[in-house]
Amino acid sequence: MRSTTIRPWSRALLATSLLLSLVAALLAPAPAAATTKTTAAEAMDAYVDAFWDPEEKYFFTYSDHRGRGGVGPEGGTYSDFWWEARLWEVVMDAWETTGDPRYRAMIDDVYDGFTAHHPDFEVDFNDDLNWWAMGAARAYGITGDQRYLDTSVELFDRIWADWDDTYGGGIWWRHSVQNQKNVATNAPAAVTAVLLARHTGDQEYLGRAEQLFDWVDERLVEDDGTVHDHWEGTDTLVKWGFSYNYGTYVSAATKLYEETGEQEYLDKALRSADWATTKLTNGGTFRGEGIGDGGGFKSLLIRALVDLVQDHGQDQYLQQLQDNANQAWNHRRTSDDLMGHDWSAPTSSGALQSLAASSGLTAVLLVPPDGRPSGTLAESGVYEAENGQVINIDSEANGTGWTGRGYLAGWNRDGQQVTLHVNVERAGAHTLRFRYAGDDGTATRMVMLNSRVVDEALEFEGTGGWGNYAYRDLKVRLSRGHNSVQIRFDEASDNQAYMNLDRVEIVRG
Ligand code: 7K2
Repeated sequence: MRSTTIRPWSRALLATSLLLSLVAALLAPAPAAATTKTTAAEAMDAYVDAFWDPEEKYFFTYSDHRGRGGVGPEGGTYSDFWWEARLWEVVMDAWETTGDPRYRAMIDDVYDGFTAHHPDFEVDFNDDLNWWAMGAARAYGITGDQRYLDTSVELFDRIWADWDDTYGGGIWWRHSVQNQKNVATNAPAAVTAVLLARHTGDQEYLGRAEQLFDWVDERLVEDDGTVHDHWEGTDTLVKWGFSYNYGTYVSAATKLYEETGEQEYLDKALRSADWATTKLTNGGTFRGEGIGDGGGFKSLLIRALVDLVQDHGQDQYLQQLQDNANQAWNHRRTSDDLMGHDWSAPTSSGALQSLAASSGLTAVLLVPPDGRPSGTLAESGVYEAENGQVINIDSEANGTGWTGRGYLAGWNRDGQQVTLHVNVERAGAHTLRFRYAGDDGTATRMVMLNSRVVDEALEFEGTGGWGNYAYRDLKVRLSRGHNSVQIRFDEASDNQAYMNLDRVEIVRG
């Protein structure tokens, strides 16, 4: 019989090799992260544990279940009108992804809970009504329950009555105060109308979908795919850039392509999908758009992109979607597995909002899992200043030479700052390369890394004109995974010369 005793020399060898592999593991770049089918089920369970009230059949607004005097039922204890419609679709996503019968039952529960509080869908906002019309059309497709189709038709017809010729067409954002027509009302309404055409067979809905889409396309979308936010006042175009406007416009175009087979719709969908996937990102991760309503915007872009990949073979978006789902999930907080509104940064402690926490969940539920091992996920290394967490600094896009959506301009007062969340694969020496334009003088700004000052007055030499961009390099040591880079004006240490910040690049070494 062979002895199983480990001889002293082999024990030493084993110890050495264990030590070596330990060292190797510590030095090796962390493998990229992965979501799996199991992740999707876990993420949904965690969300339901934190936010769902099975007695009231309603989602709480906050994970601590305290209302804070908000607009939803019972002093904001329960989610706002349009948030609940979006969370209803998350339940449908969960049912379709996991096949867990609990979520099939919850589709009906969310509707029952909501209509107990809002029996007549009383609300002045047509966008809010449409989120329910859109959800109900989808719920009918899933369940075949006639009440959902009836509700969808009724709500769509209600908002359609608020179409008129002001600004060349479109449905008003609000019913009683007619002062704005936006993408948020009209593009999702086009999606609803396509679904209604499918479910009722009434082609009048398809005509309305085309009218809605054409109006958004002509009045709010530029030839390069830029989607603006709304028209207001006598004749003012408001050019905010939100991920949900891209998502709902892309979804409307995609649905119309499916219905009509006209290539032009697909071309338009891809043009704006390309725009959003390159310009609404930081290092490739979709930018945080704050909490409140903005916390829910990204889920509509994810929905639109996933449909392009899965239903139309547009695989060019797949990797980025997977990276985003992974980034969001990696940055969940492990205490309760909830994800925050900014997927680039670790989820904060404290109460989270139901809508904000649902957007990362949507990504984890909808994006096909990539099966890679879990760990830290590095980004592209390019961070557009205007896509960071900006406090009190204006974005501009004048002249030429800038990249992304523009640059940050006009900052020389206390309280003005931008924070960029940066994820790197390896700890150690990196260079922050600030791309900026100056005029003649030398401007200084404070740079902080992970909440510590690394240079209280970094000098940005004049570049001889606002259209001339140059780089200023700063060597730092980054931690593996997440780092926050903050550039701010501090009146105690900085001079008041102006400097326009275009972007920050992160280079190893
Ligand atoms: O101005 C609109 C829209 O065009 C814009 O994109 C967003 C930015 O703000 C409003 S829509 C958000 C509304 C959702 N319905 C309920 C309203 O209280 C809320 O303003 O956030």
